[in-house]
Amino acid sequence: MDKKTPMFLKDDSFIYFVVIVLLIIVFLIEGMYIYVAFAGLILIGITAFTLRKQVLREKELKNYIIDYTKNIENLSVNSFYYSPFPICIIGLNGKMFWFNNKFKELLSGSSDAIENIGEFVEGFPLSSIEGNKDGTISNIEIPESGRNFNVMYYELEEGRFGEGNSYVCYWNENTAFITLRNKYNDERPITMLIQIDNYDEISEKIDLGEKSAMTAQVEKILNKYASEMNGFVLKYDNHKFLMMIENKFLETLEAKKFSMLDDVKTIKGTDFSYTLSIGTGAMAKNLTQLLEYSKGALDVALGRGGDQAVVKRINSVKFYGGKSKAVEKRTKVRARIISYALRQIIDQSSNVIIMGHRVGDMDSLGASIGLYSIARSRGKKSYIVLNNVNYALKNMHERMKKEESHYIESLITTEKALELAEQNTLIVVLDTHRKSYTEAPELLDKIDKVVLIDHHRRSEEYIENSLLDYIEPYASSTCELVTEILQYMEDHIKLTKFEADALMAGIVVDTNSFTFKTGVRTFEAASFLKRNGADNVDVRELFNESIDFMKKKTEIIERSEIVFDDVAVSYIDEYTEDSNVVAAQSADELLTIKDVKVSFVLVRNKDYINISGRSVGNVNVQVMMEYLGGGGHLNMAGAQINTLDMEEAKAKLFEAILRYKKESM
Ligand SMILES: [Mn+2]
Repeated sequence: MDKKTPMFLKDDSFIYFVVIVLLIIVFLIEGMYIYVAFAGLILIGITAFTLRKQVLREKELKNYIIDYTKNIENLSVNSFYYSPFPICIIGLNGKMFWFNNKFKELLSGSSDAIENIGEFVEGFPLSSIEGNKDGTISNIEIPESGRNFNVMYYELEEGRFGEGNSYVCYWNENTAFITLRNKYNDERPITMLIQIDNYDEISEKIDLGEKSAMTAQVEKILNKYASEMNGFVLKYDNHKFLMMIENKFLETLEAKKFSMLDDVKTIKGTDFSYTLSIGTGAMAKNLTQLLEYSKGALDVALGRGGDQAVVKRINSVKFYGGKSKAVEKRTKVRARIISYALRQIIDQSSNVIIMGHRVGDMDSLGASIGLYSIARSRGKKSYIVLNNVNYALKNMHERMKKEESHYIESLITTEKALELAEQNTLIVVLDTHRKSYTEAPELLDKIDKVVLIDHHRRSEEYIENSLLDYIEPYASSTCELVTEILQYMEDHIKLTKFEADALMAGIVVDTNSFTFKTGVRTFEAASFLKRNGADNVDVRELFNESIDFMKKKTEIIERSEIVFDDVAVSYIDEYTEDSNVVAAQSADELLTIKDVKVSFVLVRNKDYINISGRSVGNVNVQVMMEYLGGGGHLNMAGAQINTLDMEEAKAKLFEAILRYKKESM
């Protein structure tokens, strides 16, 4: 029946009703009025009865619902209190209004009368609740119990408990999952590729018996570590090992800074000691990726000069050790191979675009000029990207204009380089291997034929997939590397005097006039340049400074102070075009102070403070600068601090120095 039917017609009485109405009609037709009256009375009676029945039923139903609700309410209060889940009601400030029986059990040892959730779980993230109607806070750990909970909450109306909002929190135990997850992570495999990185060099200096005795000792040390960690080590080549351990042991290794690095150095029997490079892969998606991680990490460790461990995880690369000075160990074979390969690549390219790092120096420009001459000898048009001539390049640029104006025409801006770059263009990146440091990073997005030549220790950021990379942290300068490549080019390349001077200037600036990082091959490169017309006096002139510049340098040295016994620190608080160059040179000079082993000069730039760091001997200024997000190499490194407050930058620097001192003890 449809909705409009009156209530009282909704049951059986409807049939009686219809029958009686029909009877009345029949009686009326027959003229039997006395029956009509009688039937009418019955009709009224039935209607009244039905209506009454209806009303009663509705009333009953209503009472039933009221009763039921009352029961449920009682029940819910009880079930709240005796719920198998811990439940509590807290205010936004953490004030504890109420908690149930199970929650009380959680408190166990601690007092029942806690007033604030913070007394129970330190650092309960109240702020994440604020402003939400409901939600879940994951992984709340109950102190000392080892139990873990996800807390689901919902907001109660304002003023329900005290002032402001309050929240009902259900504590849903998560311990089993967390335990399992931790166990899973603890037991994940770690691969370590370990290599005696100076094996070949030392082999040349000792006899066979001594060599195998030393290698056996390295193996013994590694075996001791492996067995302590329930892992294993396998020798897979004369001087290469694979070690596998479970992830839970890696933390200890890292905390001890891979102490096998030092243990190996104690092996006696010769004047030389072995050093290790360790590439560690951790937390990879699968075993293939794990091996890739450790291979990559080993490359980085070797690329940074060896004697160190590198740990690669998905989003991080960490360095340990690397405190000893990189020894010259490259062979000339590599320079020859690189030279040959570079010639092939140049021959197959349509043109060559060369660039150094931004804020170029004599090493980056000198090397660019050297490379330009190589490309010219192969008959290829080449360009050097240089967006502006900064103070450090002024003198060289002047001579370029005077002596070889065709170079000036080949100096191009980033914009022009992007225009000239075509599919078959070769990009040569010099004196840096970090994309963000290059003069025109945009260019690397457009062109993927890239050759890298650099002498800085490899950092985390690295131009991947280059056709050829020649990164030699043992070399003094990029100019030294380019000079060697030049020597091995098949056809004799005739350097002009300017080119030879420019290459020599790069070596001079990066070795601080043949003082730092100067190896046998540095002198060999220098003598090649000398034979090709480089002149020391003319090179020296490239470094001549204005009186103004000299005064600034003197000021910086005067302002310097000695901190932590052997660190000289000074600063320039005003920004001028030449201040970074003044700073770098002053840092060099501060090192000549007696007993000073490290020097830093802080310089205000437009929107950051730049730090130039220098060190002598085995003090690793690169590690200190890396703490601040910078880099470089052992004795020469830098960093940028995102502040203009000199005191703040100094405080950060001091922190990094202290950290280094603490960690290298
Ligand atoms: Mn350099």
